Amino acid sequence: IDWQSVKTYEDILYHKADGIAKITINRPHKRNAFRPKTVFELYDAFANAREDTRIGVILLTGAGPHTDGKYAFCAGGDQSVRGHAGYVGEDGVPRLNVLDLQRLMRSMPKVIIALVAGYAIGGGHVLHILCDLTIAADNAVFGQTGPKVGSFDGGFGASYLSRIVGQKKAREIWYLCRQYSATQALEMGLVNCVVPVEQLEAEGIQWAQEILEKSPIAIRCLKAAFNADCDGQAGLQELAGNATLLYYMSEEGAEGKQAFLEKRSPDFRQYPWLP
Ligand code: 2NE
Repeated sequence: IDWQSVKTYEDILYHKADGIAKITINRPHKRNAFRPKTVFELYDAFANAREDTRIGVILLTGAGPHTDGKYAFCAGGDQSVRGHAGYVGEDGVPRLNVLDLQRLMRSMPKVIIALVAGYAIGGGHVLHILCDLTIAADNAVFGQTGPKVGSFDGGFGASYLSRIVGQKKAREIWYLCRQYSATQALEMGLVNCVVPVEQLEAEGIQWAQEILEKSPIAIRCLKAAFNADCDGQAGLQELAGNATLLYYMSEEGAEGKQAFLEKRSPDFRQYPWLP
């Protein structure tokens, strides 16, 4: 695949090729932990992928291995810039802007696949949870650390995790802060498959290509439907937004707009009241 760099950032890499976007967190010296700038850049890249009608699948991964030979997907919030009320950027403002990124990833109508080599820990673990699918390398390590380092994610990080692995396992993961291997993650349904680390990207591309052969509207409605099951009114908004989109694409929906523009009464009588 011929990856083309889309834009130059400081903390991430952003590539596209053949309908696939690849976003790489690029702070291997910090096990790809994110600071506010990293999150702003991730948000910018995901927003770009969302708006690009050629892109159907986004691969999210971490740069590596680091010079010490170790891999990381993401080790969560950068604790060295954690201030009194969040993670502090160059402007001195404390933020938890990763929550904005989580909502974008959750709601964007395209498939996001996490490619996890090495550590997916803390807020980095939550990022893989938020991805539609996760492909793990055989060296992947999963876990939450919040209660150990004075933090927690009680949003998707707790509630959606429990939908994935069940309440007992989710409570174990958060209360004990253990680390889990790729095999254990597969057993608990936390990842979709495990492959040798050198095969990780190729596997991600293969899954993406299979998805890209499918109907974009079917996939976007399914993602919204899976979300709606968990996400309350925000989930219903997403699902219903797809109904509006499809209605706009119909003759019946277009008749209303056309009549308004032509300053006449709409003629909906030609359309059936289907059973
Ligand atoms: C990831 C893990 C288990 C890796 O361990 P190891 O032994 O392989 O590496 P090491 O030596 O700990 O880390 C290598 C370098 O990366 C930095 C380290 O400080 C170290 O730097 P140097 O000493 O070489 O200069 N590093 C790693 N993770 C970092 C981090 N998160 N922030 C800043 N620097 C980091 C091990 O490194 C680990 O346990 N990391 C911490 C994981 C963690 O607790 N993350 C934060 C959870 S809270 C969170 O993410 C969060 C939230 O709960 C709610 C909202 C938003 C965020």
